[in-house]
Amino acid sequence: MSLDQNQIDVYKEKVGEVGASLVTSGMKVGLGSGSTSACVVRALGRRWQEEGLRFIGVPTSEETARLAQSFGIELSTLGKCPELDLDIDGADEVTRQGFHLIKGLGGALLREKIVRYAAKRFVVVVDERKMVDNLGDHTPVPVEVSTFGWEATAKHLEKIGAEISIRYKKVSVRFKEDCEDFFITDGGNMILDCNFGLVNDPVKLGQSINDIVGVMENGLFIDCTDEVLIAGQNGIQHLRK
Ligand code: ABF
Repeated sequence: MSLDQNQIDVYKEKVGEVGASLVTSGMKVGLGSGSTSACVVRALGRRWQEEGLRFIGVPTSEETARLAQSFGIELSTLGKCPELDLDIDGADEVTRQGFHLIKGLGGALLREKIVRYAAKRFVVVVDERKMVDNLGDHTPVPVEVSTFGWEATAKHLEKIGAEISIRYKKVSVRFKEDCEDFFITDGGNMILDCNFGLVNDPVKLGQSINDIVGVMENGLFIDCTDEVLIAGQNGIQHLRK
């Protein structure tokens, strides 16, 4: 049964509250990107202002940084906090077995992956639409590439089976000629959304993608998720590995 947007928004708010409840004073916390992570940040902001919760946040995007700062949350960088207690982030797909992820439709995958691997504990917050049996179910694999020579990088990605859509500021279209309004990440790179169909061997695919020169990072997050908070018709499920 398809969910209407109001129901999805209710799910995101609920899972955001539960995600925020995992943070205790003194923690160093990775703050994810996307609309579900924004619900976590807003819930943390309310706790900051109403309960006096104090922690240090390391944002995974400029957008998340702006939102956190609007609540007065203290922010830092991995330069000052290279080891985090907890990272809370969203995802586009989560496998029911193994909690493998596709992330990056929000365009923040490189910083999200760097922050994830700086954290002792990684908790993903999603609504039930994101749960899949196999990666590639309804989402391409976002690949962050250098703008320099991206056309050559794209050809290499096609050789390993990618059907590519360039990420534009508004919509992804296939090889739109001479279009200047590419989506540019906080890191100054581009995103190529790569459709590989169902991903049967995500470890091998992730390695093949990252072996291509010009690729900065890909949106496959494999074997790196400790817990998933899922909002759905049965309330909030807190799944652990
Ligand atoms: C971010 O949130 C991205 O990695 C992912 O693409 C996105 C999911 O966004 P939303 O929560 O809005 O569906 O973590």
